[in-house]
Amino acid sequence: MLASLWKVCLLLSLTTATFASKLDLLTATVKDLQGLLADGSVTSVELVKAYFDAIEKNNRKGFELRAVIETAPTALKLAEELDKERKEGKSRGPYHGIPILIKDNIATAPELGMNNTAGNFAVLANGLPIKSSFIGTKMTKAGLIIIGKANLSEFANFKGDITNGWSARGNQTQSAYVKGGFLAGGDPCGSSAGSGVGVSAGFAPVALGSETDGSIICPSNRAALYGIKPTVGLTSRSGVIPISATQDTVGPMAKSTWDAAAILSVIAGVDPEDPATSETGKYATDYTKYTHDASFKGLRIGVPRAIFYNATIGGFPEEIVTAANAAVKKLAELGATIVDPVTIPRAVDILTSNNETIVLETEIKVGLAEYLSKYTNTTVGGIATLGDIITYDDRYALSEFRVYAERNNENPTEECCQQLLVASYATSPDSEAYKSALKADTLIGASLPETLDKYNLDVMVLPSEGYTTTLPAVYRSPIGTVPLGYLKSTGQPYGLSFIGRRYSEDVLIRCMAAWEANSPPRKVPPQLASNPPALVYN
Ligand SMILES: *[C@@H]1O[C@H](CO)[C@@H](O)[C@H](O)[C@H]1NC(C)=O
Ligand SMILES: *[C@@H]1O[C@H](CO)[C@@H](O)[C@H](O)[C@H]1NC(C)=O
Ligand SMILES: *[C@@H]1O[C@H](CO)[C@@H](O)[C@H](O)[C@H]1NC(C)=O
Ligand SMILES: *[C@@H]1O[C@H](CO)[C@@H](O)[C@H](O)[C@H]1NC(C)=O
Ligand SMILES: *[C@@H]1O[C@H](CO)[C@@H](O)[C@H](O)[C@H]1NC(C)=O
Ligand SMILES: CC(=O)N[C@H]1CO[C@H](CO)[C@@H](O)[C@@H]1O
Repeated sequence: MLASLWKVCLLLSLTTATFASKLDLLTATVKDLQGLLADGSVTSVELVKAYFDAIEKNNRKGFELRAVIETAPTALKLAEELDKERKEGKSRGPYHGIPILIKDNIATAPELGMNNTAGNFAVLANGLPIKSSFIGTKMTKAGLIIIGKANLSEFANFKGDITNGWSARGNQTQSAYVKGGFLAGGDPCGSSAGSGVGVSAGFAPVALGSETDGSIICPSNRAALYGIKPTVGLTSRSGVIPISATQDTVGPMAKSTWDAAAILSVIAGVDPEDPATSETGKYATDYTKYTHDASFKGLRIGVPRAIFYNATIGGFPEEIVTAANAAVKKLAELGATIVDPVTIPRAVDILTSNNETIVLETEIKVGLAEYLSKYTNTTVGGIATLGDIITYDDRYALSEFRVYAERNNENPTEECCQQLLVASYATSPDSEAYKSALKADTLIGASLPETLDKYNLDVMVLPSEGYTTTLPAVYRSPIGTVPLGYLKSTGQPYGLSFIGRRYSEDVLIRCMAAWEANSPPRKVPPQLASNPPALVYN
C-alpha cells in the first residue's frame, strides 16, 4: 500500500525545483520500506536515524509515550554495514536493512550492546546478556536491524499489582491515541505495551511482543495494529525472559497483515534448545503467501457469544459489542458462512478458575533461574534466582516501586507490588497443585478444538478485549487481531480477533488479510498526525 507516501515539491529557487518525497513513519510499513530500500530511494542509515529522531521527540519528551526503554548503540553501524552489503549486491534476504523494535524480554547478542531486563533493575544488575536469543540470531541473519528494546508491564505483567505498561526501568507507557495519556484513559494494555505504542507512534515500522495470555493481542488491539500471537512452539523462547514454558510465545505487532506475516516468517522455526518447537518444521513457512488474494469465501466462522460478546463480563464498553456484531454481518456479506451462536462447553470455567495462575507461578520460578544462568553472567550482579530478584526489589524499593507506589499513595519503601513474584517463590513443579492445575487447564483448553470440530469451523471471531485470549493461552493456539474501531469517548482503538486450531496461522492470516482488504486504512494517533515523524528523501 502506498498510502504512506506522498510527493511534495520543495521549491528551492525561482529557477530550479527539486522533487523530494516524504515518508510518513506513522503509516510506513515494512513492505513500503522494502520497496524504498530496493530502488535506492532510502538507505538503512537514513531509516534508523529517522526512527531514532521519532523516539527522541516523543519517548521521554513531547508526548512522553515511554514505549522504548533503550535504543541500540550499534544500530547505525549495523545499518552502514547492511547498506554496504546491499550496494555490493549482497542481500541477507527480503528484510535486509529493515528496522524493528523488540520487547525488553528478548535477549540480543552482547555485541549489539543492549540490556535485556523485563523492565526490572535486578535483572539489569547482571549486565548485558551473554548470548543472543534464538530468534535474535534469526533476525540478524535475515538482515533486520534491532533498533531498541520496548517497554512492557514489568516481568510481562507477572510482578504483582502494577499498571499495564509500567516497569521500574521504563516508567509508564502511554497510548499514543489518547490526549493526556495514561491518566486520561490511554491505558496501552500490556504486557507488550511499548511494542504496540512504539509501532503506532512511528518509533519503528514493526515490533515483536510476547504473549502468555493476552500480551500481544491486547496492546495490538489498543494501538490499531495487526498482531499475531503464534501457536506455542512456532517461535522459539530460548533467551526470552519467561513466565511460562507451557504458554509463552513470541510474535509480531504490525501496521498490516503482510508485515506481521513477514516478520513471523523470519522468527518461526525449530530450535533444538526449545522442545516446544519440535513439530514446527512441518508448519513454518513464508506466511506472506496467505495474504495474497485473501477472501472469506468458503470459510466457516463461529461466533462464541457467551462471555466473549458480553461487555459487562469482559469489562469493556458496549460499543465494542455493537462493532463486533457489525463485523460478523460484514463477514457474512464477504462470503463467510457464519455459525451464530456457537457454545464452547467449558469456557465459563475461565471466569473462576485459578489453575492458570498456579501454572504460571510455578513455571516462572523454574524458567527465570534457567534464563539467568544461561543468558546472563550471574557472578556480575549476583542475581541467579527468583529469590534474588525479590530480595533485590525490596532492597531497592525506591526505584523498583516508587513511581507506581506514589501514584497510589502507598509508601514505596514497603513491599507493595511484587505479590505475584512472592507467591511464585513458594511453588514447586513437583507439587500436586501444579500437576492438577496443568491437567485442568488442558481440559479447559481442549474445549476450543472440540467446538471447532463440533460445528465444523475454520475459525471463531470475537472482540479482542475481555477474556478472548485465555482459551488460546491454555490450549497454546494462535490468535490474529485486526483493527476494528475507535472508542467515541477517547479515540482509543479496539480490535477483532480470529482464533483457530494449533498451527492454523495460515487460516488466521488469510482472515486478517481479507479483513484488511475490505476495511478503511487504520487510523494514526490524531495528536501525532499534525506533525508526524517523517523521512524526507530525494
Ligand atoms: C544498559 O544498562 C547499563 C547499566 O544501567 C547502562 O549503562 C547502559 O547504557 C544500558 N544500555 C543501553 C543501550 O541503554
Ligand atoms: C515517571 O513518570 C512520571 C509521570 O507519569 C514522572 O512524573 C516521573 O518523573 C517519571 N519518573 C522517572 C524516573 O522518569
Ligand atoms: C452479560 O452478563 C451479565 C452478567 O453475567 C448478565 O447479567 C447479562 O444478561 C449478560 N448480557 C447479555 C447480553 O447476555
Ligand atoms: C481447576 O479447574 C478445575 C476444573 O475446571 C476446577 O474444578 C478447579 O476448581 C480449578 N482449581 C482452581 C484452584 O481454580
Ligand atoms: C562473568 O563475569 C566475571 C566477573 O566479571 C568474569 O570474570 C567472567 O569472565 C564472566 N563470564 C562470562 C561467561 O562472561
Ligand atoms: C530511550 C529512552 O528514552 N529511554 C528512557 C526510558 O525511560 C527511562 C525512565 O524514564 C529513562 O531513564 C530512559 O532514558
